[in-house]
Amino acid sequence: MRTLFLNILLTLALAVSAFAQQEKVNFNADWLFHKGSLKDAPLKHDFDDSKWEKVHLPHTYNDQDIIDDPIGYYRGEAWYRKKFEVPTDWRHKKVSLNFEGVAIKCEIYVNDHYVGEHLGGYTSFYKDIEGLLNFGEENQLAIKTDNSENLQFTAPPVGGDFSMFGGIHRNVFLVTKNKLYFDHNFYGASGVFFQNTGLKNNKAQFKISTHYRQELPFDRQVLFRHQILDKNQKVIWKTSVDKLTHSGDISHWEIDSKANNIQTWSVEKPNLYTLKSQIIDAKDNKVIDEIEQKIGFRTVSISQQKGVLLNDEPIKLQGVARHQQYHHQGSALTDDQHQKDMLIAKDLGSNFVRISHYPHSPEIYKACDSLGMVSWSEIPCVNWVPFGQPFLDNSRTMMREMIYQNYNHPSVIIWGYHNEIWQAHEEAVLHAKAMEQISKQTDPSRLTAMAFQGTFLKNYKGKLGEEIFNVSDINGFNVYQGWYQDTYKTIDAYMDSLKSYSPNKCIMLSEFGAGADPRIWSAKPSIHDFSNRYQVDFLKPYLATHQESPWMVGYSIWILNDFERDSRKDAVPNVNNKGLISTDRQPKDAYYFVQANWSKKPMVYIEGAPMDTVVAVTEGNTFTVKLHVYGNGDKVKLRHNKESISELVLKQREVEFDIDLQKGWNKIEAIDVQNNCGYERKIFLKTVKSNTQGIEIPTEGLAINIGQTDRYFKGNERWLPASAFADDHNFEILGGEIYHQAYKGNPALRVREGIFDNIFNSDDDPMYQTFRWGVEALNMKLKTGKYKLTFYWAYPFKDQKNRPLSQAEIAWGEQDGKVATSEDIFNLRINGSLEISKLNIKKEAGVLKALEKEVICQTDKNGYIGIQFEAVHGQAFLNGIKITPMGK
Ligand code: GCB
Repeated sequence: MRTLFLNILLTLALAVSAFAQQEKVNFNADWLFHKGSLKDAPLKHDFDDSKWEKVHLPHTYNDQDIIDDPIGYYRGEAWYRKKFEVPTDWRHKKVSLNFEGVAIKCEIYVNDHYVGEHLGGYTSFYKDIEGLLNFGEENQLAIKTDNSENLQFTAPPVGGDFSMFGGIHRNVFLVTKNKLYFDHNFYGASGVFFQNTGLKNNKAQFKISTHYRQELPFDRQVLFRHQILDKNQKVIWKTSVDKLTHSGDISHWEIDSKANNIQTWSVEKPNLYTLKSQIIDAKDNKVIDEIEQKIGFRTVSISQQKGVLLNDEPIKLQGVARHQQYHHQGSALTDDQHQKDMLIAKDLGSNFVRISHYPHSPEIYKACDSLGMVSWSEIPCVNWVPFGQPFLDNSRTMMREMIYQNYNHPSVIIWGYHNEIWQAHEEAVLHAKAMEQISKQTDPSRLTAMAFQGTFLKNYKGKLGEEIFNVSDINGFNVYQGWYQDTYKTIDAYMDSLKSYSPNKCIMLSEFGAGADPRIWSAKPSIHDFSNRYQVDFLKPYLATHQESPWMVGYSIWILNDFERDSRKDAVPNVNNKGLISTDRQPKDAYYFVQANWSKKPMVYIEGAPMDTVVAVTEGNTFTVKLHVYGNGDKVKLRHNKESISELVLKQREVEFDIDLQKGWNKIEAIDVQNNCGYERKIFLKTVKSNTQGIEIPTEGLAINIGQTDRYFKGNERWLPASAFADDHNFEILGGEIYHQAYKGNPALRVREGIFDNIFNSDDDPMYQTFRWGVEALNMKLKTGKYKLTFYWAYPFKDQKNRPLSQAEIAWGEQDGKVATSEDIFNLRINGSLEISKLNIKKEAGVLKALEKEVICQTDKNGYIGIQFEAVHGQAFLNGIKITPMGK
């Protein structure tokens, strides 16, 4: 251990002597972690932490419990400890810890002393620790984090469809400075704020505010110097101000200035400059403090007639929202992962990112600056504005922290402060006005926005409703017509109705999205089937709506990435599946469809790429499938196994075609000759022969999703829908029907096959969520021989009211009340012989829990296998079956 400390000491010492005025050392390595509450013990130097887990930051303690089966995740206290040494020559330095984000609340202790706390998991903060350090010796840092639910009523977020991860989920740095410095304790920001105040003919007007602290024991005459450098390090503007700084000063000063011949920052050309700020000792010219920050010259404005103007040019915002979440890592992403997300968004053709629903890592803002994407950054005030002063005060602080910390990023053009506050009640209106006031006072150079829930408009009626729609510059609407309700087909009229709520302000589609499980593909998509095709069909009319209306300032798709969210009942358990890319960043079809609509880079894509194998029940060696090509050219040429087959004209960036797949590998190419780009997709056609001899089951078996009509699902098995046998005389299912669950909100429209609940003990939820209720028999004619039949079940009804009654039950008069106590028990017979007696799945496995059973059986001499589901009480059902040949 000792050598480790010496190493750290050495590294720090070297780093600091190289840059005497200020140094920032990454402090992410070598932490110890304990989940749970502990009294003061962890503060004590000799506290035994030998059993604590070794962790590296960024870290969260909810990466696993969010995605496991049981509902809920740990919300409470946890501890982090780290030992470190600091050199003796730091005795006269300012030494601070800089945290980029600790969720959601924390207390910090150094060497048994309380340093301070921070509330809010998504903004940076500094804690000064020089007064508590043992110089040249070991120091003990202890941090208590807390993501308890009971914090909620005092600070945002109170609610929301995202996981409230706990932990030190962003970087930590140890920072040393001289004791006269740009004030990092002013809302945890840089202390130097650059504001664009005007721009004409490459002449920029701007304001710079400089905040500093003087903690030397004596007054000091200094020179404050600001310089703006272009990308070649040439100084294009500078200013210097003499000041006598007094011991104990916490002060600031401002200048307004101009620069000529500048290159503006824009989406097409994100020209960045460096603002270099120094505090220089007047006596010996030594630099006391120095910081460099990226800035850009650009203006932002808005009007109903022209929409959003960037540098006086109209810009239609088109982009995506993003959550700070990655596959099985919770919210603890590396800098690389943050940056990559923005590269993906840019590659999509986005010019806009909604940084939702809280400020993200600094890497996101930096990436938007350099890639040329404008952004909307918001505080996590979601769904509720609770009554009470603490919430209002804490929101004010968060708003100021967000604004000051991101002040200099040219990419940020909108400050947001509400997402889907359900009701325009007094507290909400007051809160909105307070946030608006802070935004405009702190930063008059940017726009403001709130996002409303489209379907809750009745809650915004009346005087308070009118008030709230007149607070910010943009009224965003989160719209899910065609997902949570109604249809996407009437989106144009719906948008007009939204505008009527906001007659004086521009509006934006601040969210719209449909879920797609990367594992599901369907040629006949329907609402809530989570197929990739439905997601594309849904997005199409949204992307096209009101393109010509200036008051509709833009489109923000919900969402770039699927994100893990405890107990979310989408197709992938505990995941909100509306992403254009999966949690591990694999693009879905919709990603390419949007790219075809937005990107200027020539592209072509053939949908369904993840489905590399098509299984077809057929007598012959071919099988016809319908595919779609997306592209941003006019036409595409298609080739199949190198042979040209057709030339197609794209309409709204898409065209459908039929292709006769041949048994084995098929190479399908789509080529945009004009734009010199193409795409190649390989599909393996696996044929399952079915003829007078019966069905020839492949050696690796055949898995059938009994409760599905048209959805191909690739989970642990490649599941064929039962409808794949629709024309096949060798396969028949008798009795009952495929179960459809109607949604209470709008039963007529929101109906899909199966239930919506999460299934425990399996990730193959889409198969287990669907079933045939009341099934009586499954008859198959196969090649004669021995087979293993694997049956898949999950008892579907948590609430017996959803359980359909059979004709017999209705006739017996077993109505609601009585049925609630009934059991569904059945015998399973194969070719007449009883294989499983009195199977009670609910009792054996529990409700919504996956259960698998195997039976080995022999066909009769004609190849016949007849499976009978014989109800003993209630009804029988079946989710899936796999048939595997076992020889003669
Ligand atoms: C919304 C919310 C967002 C959700 C989304 C959804 O309106 O603003 O936080 O994740 O809907 O997927 O339901």
